[in-house]
Formats: sequence, C-alpha cells, structure tokens
Amino acid sequence: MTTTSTHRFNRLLLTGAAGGLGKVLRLRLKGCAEVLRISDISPMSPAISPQEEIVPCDLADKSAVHALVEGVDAIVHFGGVSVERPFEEILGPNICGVFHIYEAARRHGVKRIIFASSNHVIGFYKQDQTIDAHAQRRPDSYYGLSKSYGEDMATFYFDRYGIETVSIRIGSSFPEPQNRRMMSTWLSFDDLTQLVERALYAPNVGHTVVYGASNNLNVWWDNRFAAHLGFEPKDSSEVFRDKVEAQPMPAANDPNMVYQGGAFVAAGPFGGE
Ligand code: NAI
Ligand code: 15L
Repeated sequence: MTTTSTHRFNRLLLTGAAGGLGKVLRLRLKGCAEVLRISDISPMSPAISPQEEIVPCDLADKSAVHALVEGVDAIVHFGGVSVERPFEEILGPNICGVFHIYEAARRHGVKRIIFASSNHVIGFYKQDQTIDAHAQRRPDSYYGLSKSYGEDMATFYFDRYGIETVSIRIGSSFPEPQNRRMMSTWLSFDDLTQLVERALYAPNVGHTVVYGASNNLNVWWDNRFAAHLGFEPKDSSEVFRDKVEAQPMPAANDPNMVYQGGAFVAAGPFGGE
C-alpha cells in the first residue's frame, strides 16, 4: 500500500525503527512527513534518503527522550520490549519509557501519539468471547501490564493536557500468521500501515483504543468504538489457512487454543521462586 497522504506533518518521530514493525513503517510512513525521525536503541540501517533523521535513544533515559522529541509534530511509538520478560526488564523501556514519551510530548507541544499497544492487554479473555474496546482489561503478562499502563498514560495525558492518542491493540503483525491462533489475530503489514495512517490523520480522536486485526474470518474484537478512524482492513488470514492447518493440531487445552493472548498467559514465573 502506498500512502495517499500529503506531507501533513513537518517532522514525524518513529520509535522502535530497528524492530520488525519499525522497519516496515520506516518505509511506509515516509510520505506522511517532510522529515521522518527514526529512533531505536538497536542499530538502524543508514538513512535511505535525506528526509530521514536517525537518532539513537534509550527510552529509559529521560533526558535523551526529551531531546529526541524536541521539534516533532507527532509520534508513532513502537519502541520497547515486545514480548514477555521479567518485570525488571520491562520497567525501563516500557513503563518509564512511555512516561518519558508523554512528558516530552507535553513539554514540546506534540499533539498526537500513536501507541503500539497489544492484544496482551486483554489476553486472558477466552477465544470464544467477543470483546470491544470498553471491555475490562485482562492483561496476561508483565508485558501486557506495561501496555495497559501505556493506555492509562494516554488517557491521563488527554484528560489533563489534551494530547490525543490512538492506542492500537495490535494482534499479530507478521508477514504471515504463524499458527492457528494467529488466523484470528493476524494483521497484515498493509492493514497495519492503513491503521497507523488513519490514526495519524483522523480528527478528534481523544484517546481511541482500536484493535489491530485484518479482515480475518474469525475475529474476537469489535471495533465499533473506533469507527471514527475509518479503518477498513483489506487482507484476510484465510489465504494462509491450508498452510497453517497443515501444522500439527495442538491439545485442546493448549493456551494458544484457549486464550486470546495465547502462550503469554502461561509465561513465567521468572526468577525460579
Ligand atoms: P520488535 O521487538 O521487533 O521491535 C521493538 C523495538 O524496540 C526493537 O527494535 C528494540 O530494539 C526497541 N527497543 C527495545 N528497548 C528499547 C529501549 N530501551 N529504547 C529504545 N528502543 C528500544 O517488536 P515489533 O514486533 O516490531 O513490535 C513493535 C511494537 O508493536 C512493540 O511496541 C510491540 O510491543 C508492539 N506490538 C507488536 C505486535 C506484533 O505482532 N508485531 C503485536 C502487538 C504489539
Ligand atoms: C505481541 O504483543 C508481540 O509483540 C508479538 O511479538 C506477538 O507475540 C503478538 O503480540 C501476538 O500476540 O501474536
């Protein structure tokens, strides 16, 4: 998908630019801004055009994040720990990091943030339940808790300072669904791109929570509270069904077959106690 947007933003910040989704968005968001400032703690490949600014940064470092955010109009915040880890490893990048991003946004006048939240905010719902954005959160991991905290941060900074956020509870965004669970949670890169663009450009989003899934046959998430974004996923995991169903059938009580969050619900405890 190519963007149809004009250069609405002067300078757009993308965090997590060295990651799986960051690499995709780095290429696909370039039409959204005069300058795309990309950042990560991990090495990033050299600038692909003069339009890119590469700014390495540790999200846990408050002053570095404040310098990173200075001069940007909007933030696509995809950086951080993206899987379940011991709490101490999540704390700096995800919990302190999201605070640093919002506080820097306040200080530097940024008005819109797109937050890469996760289905692991609601991972303890069962796969036979359909939930909307108002369903009580049921985080399935320290990682899911950190994303839940990020969503609360977004609500607070909108209520207190008017900074708007779209929190995208991404399902599973990979080139292809990797297992049966992902037949429901899969979000294609084209649909991810469309959703991030809608989130950047839709007016008056306040703090909107939207589930990020493609137009899959069996989706567990109802996006009616995010209808104002105009997100219309085009892809479907159905084209991968034969390949996925060629995998051995897991046991009926395998978390990947029971819970929306899959294996994350069974991770830990850490530390051997
Ligand atoms: P990823 O792990 O490939 O990328 C995350 C990036 O964040 C990495 O490049 C990493 O170096 C960077 N990072 C980690 N700690 C950092 C720190 N202290 N300071 C600065 N950067 C740091 O993950 P992926 O798949 O690209 O996901 C991107 C975002 O979307 C993450 O926030 C993840 O939680 C979220 N997400 C992704 C899903 C998916 O299916 N890919 C599903 C749900 C949420
Ligand atoms: C996530 O939040 C992770 O970042 C990603 O690596 C996948 O595990 C995804 O959720 C998923 O639930 O499939």
